[in-house]
Amino acid sequence: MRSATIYRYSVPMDAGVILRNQRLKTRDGLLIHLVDGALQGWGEIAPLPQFSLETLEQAQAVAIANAECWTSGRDELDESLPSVAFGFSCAVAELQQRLPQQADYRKAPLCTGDPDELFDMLSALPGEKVAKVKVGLYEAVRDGMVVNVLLEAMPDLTLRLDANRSWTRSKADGFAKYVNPALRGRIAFLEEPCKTREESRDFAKETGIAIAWDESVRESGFVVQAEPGLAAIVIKPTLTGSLARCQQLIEQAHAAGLVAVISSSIESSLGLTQLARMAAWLTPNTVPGLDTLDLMQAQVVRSWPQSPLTLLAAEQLDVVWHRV
Ligand code: OSB
Ligand code: MG
Repeated sequence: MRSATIYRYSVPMDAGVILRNQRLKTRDGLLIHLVDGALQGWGEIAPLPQFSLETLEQAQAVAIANAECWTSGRDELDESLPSVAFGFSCAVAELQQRLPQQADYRKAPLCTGDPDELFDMLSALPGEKVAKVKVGLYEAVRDGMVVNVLLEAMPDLTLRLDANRSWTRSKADGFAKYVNPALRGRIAFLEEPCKTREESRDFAKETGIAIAWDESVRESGFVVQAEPGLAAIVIKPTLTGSLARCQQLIEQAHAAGLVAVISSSIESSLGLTQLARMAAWLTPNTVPGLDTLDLMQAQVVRSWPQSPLTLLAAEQLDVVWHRV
């Protein structure tokens, strides 16, 4: 006998969380809980405003339709909305015990550019020192100086940078000019430096700074392939789709000699711990990009190890749909 419950959560965010020029005051999403006899599984469906093409209302309608279908004993699901496909496929995979428990809780800490702060953060972490810096928000030249200072100050540091397509070629060159060529090899990659893929490719070739595709991976017609200067693809499952689709992209990346980085779309602690499990399973040699829990003021249903944030239990959430 199958039963299912869909919950809705709303968690206040820290004051400073801006997504593409819009402040995110609360993170809102759905949790799906599937039960089949003694087996059960959870999944998170949380379209990210400014990034997901679907709204939470649209996701909820499809999630309910899927839950009705699944509880009636039918397994074919509507996977047309990436957030729903991801959440549902995780819940089914948990229930079928196909999502291994072991998790990779390493994070590439998001760094604001203050070397002292980063040094303290990284000293507390075991193993590989890799941090992520958002660039392209202020002057490109200033970004270049910050990156250069960080790499110079910490010889065992590797950086991931993310420009979110904010630069023209000349701005991107302004950035690169301030990064000592001898240090550029310790930039694991710079995500989407330029407004177009063509410009980003040329930038990589001419500066020797490796790039990664993030937004591009979700554009129609994108094909995973090795390219000169391309080091990695970033996979944000909530924006991409089902576990099977993510697995396929990861396999294609590895076959092409590219790194695949599983990354957060600011899911709650429940979704983030599942991403950490996906990372341990599917990208065991790569630190995932999951340092977003601290942007939120609470955790939901499952906790991230050692997080001091309060945990909301399922009983404290609104039930939007239930069938026994
Ligand atoms: O710009 O890559 C982004 C999170 C939500 C939306 C967009 C982005 C992100 C992250 C996640 O940067 C953290 C990471 O990738 O390390
Ligand atoms: Mg990015």
